[in-house]
Amino acid sequence: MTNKTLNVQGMSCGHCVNSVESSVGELNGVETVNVHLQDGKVDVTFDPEKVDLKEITEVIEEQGYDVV
Ligand SMILES: [Cu+2]
Repeated sequence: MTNKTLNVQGMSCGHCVNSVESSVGELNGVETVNVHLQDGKVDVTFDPEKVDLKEITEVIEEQGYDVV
């Protein structure tokens, strides 16, 4: 398992937290995802053989947020 922390802009409320956590959490290979709203950070633990950061980033951006 690999753990990464992404900086994500645009998350402002509980709805944003749910959008990101549920969409990223649905990806095959993602074990855990935790949004830290105050810090604008998303902690993701994933299996790098099943999913990569590019896919995770794309899913977050599809929800309308910017990964910086
Ligand atoms: Cu929101």
